[in-house]
Amino acid sequence: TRSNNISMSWDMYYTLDGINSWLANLITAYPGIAGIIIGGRSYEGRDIRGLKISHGSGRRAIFIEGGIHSREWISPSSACYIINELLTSNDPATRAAARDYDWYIFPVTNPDGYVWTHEQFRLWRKNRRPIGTEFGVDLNRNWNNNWLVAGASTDPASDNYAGTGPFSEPETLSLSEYIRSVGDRIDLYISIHSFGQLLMVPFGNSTATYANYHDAVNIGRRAMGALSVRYGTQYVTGNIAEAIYQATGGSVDWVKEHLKVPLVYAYELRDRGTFGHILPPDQIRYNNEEFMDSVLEIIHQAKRF
Ligand code: ING
Ligand code: ZN
Repeated sequence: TRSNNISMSWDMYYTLDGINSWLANLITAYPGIAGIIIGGRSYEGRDIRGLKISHGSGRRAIFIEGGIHSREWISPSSACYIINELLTSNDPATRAAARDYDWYIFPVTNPDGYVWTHEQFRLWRKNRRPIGTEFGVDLNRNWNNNWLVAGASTDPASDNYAGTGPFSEPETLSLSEYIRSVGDRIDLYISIHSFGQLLMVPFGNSTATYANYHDAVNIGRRAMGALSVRYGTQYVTGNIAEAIYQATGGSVDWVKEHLKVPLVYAYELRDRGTFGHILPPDQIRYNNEEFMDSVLEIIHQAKRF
């Protein structure tokens, strides 16, 4: 028997099955507004399952990619929080954001890795493809943009193994095709990672600017101001290569370069290393609330540029 629970607790982490049954209950509770979307399949054959939230057709789109790294458990949780807010909040800005955009939200884009972190090894990052005696490709080094140029490895034992070629992995290949199908309707793309409290803009191997680089950084800075209001949490905004390290083959670089999406961000959510990937459950709600505040501020600020 399946429960019809549409409320998620924000003081615990959910398994893949837990997230999927929550999503299934939501489409029953919000017919005509929330629908399941499938962004492809994993190596082990699991669906990359997400939710589209839409109050009408043909709107501009916002795309949220969570859980590409399986050990970053706060990422799927924060994506689920956005879904929950868009469907249930009475806050006027949240309701307007829900009505004004088509939202495509994938909480867990690396389902095999996510299951592995729950069942076998908590700090697993990659997918679960076997390569010789090793396992896993870093799905945020496998996208077809500057593949293997910087901050990526040819060693299958490495946590940053880039795979046998660009889009060698079913997860990245199918998800990129899905993103491409939404295409130039996308105004804002967000990739959610942890940890470090950073908001980053492309590209991962260069600090060179592009047409709206300074606007993207300014919007980001203001959004991080909004993020800090609730609990005082401080984030640093900047280019990927500057803010964290050089890394190519990431999703955000591909989305920016190939789909020319105006605003593309990668978040590193809480914390700054005290707990790292093992963010205590009592911080989930605070993290998710302030994250949502910042996403609404990006949307607000984007209209002013
Ligand atoms: N950080 C990201 C990583 O893939 C990143 C940083 C984001 C790199 C976007 C490139 C593009 O290494 C974590 N914690 O995974
Ligand atoms: Zn990550």
